[in-house]
Amino acid sequence: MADVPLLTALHGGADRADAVTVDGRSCSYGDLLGAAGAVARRVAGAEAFAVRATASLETVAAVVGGLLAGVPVVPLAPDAGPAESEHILRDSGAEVVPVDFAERADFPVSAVPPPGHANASHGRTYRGAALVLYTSGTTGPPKGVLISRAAIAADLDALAQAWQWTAEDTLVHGLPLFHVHGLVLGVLGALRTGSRLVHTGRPTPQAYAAAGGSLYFGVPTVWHRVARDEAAARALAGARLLVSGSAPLPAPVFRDLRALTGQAPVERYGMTETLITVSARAGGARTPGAVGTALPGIATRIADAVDGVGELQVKGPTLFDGYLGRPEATAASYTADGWFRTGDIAAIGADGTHRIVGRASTDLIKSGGYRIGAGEVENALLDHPAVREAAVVGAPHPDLGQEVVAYVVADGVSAAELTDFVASRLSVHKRPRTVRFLAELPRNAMGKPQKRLLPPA
Ligand code: MLC
Ligand code: AMP
Repeated sequence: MADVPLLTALHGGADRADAVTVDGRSCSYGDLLGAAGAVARRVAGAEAFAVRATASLETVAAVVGGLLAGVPVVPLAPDAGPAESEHILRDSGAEVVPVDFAERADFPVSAVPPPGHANASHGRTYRGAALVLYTSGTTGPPKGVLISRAAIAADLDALAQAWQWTAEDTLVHGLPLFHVHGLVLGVLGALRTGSRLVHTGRPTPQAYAAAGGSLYFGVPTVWHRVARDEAAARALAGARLLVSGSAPLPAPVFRDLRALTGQAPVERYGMTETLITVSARAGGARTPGAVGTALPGIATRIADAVDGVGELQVKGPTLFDGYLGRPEATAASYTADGWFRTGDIAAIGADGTHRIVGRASTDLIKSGGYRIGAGEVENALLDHPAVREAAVVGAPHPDLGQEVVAYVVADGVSAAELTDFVASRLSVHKRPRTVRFLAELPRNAMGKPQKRLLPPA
């Protein structure tokens, strides 16, 4: 069976009526396999297929169906507007497949090509990927990150070991199902370990408090909101592990959570291209501002360090298989001696504890845990007929970590109109929340825009 090595618990674990709950609807493993079988039958033989990744059982069935059929799944943000959707569908060659959870089929998995087969028509080589996750770079449109089932299996096993994550757990989160955090860890992790999954639809403090889980995942914005809702935070006191990742967890949020829940959050660090590579351990030290030590099987190093601080580079079995159709970009993301360049600036202590201190490029913004490329938002703004110039930056924000701020040279358009324009062409989380109008962008003698000379937001 194509995916037995990956979703071990789904195929062989103890079943129950509420094995998987998403946004208030529950199903058993048996139900999920039936719905996924119907998807697998529909997509079998395709090179790849896309799914509008709403927070729903349908998305879970679509992803499991793709794994059953050995066909790469391309999750789309459910609110992705025309510019973003068209780019992803054109770039991946995938078509959106609608899913009806009531449809059931036993998919003949024996007919599936072995995992690892490569498709190469239309110049695309999926390299037998399980998932193609689109993620932003500093410039240009998002790139498709090819993630293999072997990388996912290696990462989930390393995390299960680090967090003592077992079938005894109930995993709770409400994160989007089109990124590593919510989908790979938050769905496939549950189906591999056998822990019951409760996806809350939205990651609100009230929903987390009501879910009664043992293991909770959140981005720092979610934990910030939980820490500000004292009743919700206290309701998590009985949980076994609160895990934070996808962006830096501010030290005050760490301390507030510890004070209110009685336990320090576990921080872990990762990227779409590498999956999770560094984490604090269930039984180990948890320090504010630190993300723990390298996971089993992962090697890390700091390159070009000045006073111990430099670019974090990683190696190991959890790394991606390249950017879809972009061999030059893939090659550029590695050093000559084969290490992946994360672009994050970090330090590693004598005890192996990693601290992430920033990013090499200010053109990659992290807002609410979402990675947003300044160039992609600038291009969307420039598509508006009233906009002549645009420069986008991330400004510090108490709740989101960073907020997207746009500086534009434009006439006859309001800030709200430009915000809505980006929200509708790309996706809502990429919209600039603040828009400043300038007479011109600051430039150097060569005429190149100078973002560091922009006025404060
Ligand atoms: C607001 N809305 C608009 C709008 N403004 N809609 C249309 N046009 C506009 N101009 C609506 C939205 O549709 C939404 O509606 C509501 O307002 C709020 O949207 P929001 O502003 O995006 O919500 P916000 O409160 O900012 O969200 C915070 C958050 C979110 C934490 C819930 O940022 C989030 O889910 N972050 C998780 C990101 C993540 O998982 N990253 C992991 C990447 S993987 P409605 O109806 O929907 O409420 C990775 C690897 C690793 O990083 O290490 O993990
Ligand atoms: P993404 O590709 O969306 O997964 O974003 C990856 C980026 O998120 C990394 O390169 C880091 O900049 C950031 N990141 C993830 N986890 C953490 C963390 N625990 N602390 C600081 N930054 C993080």
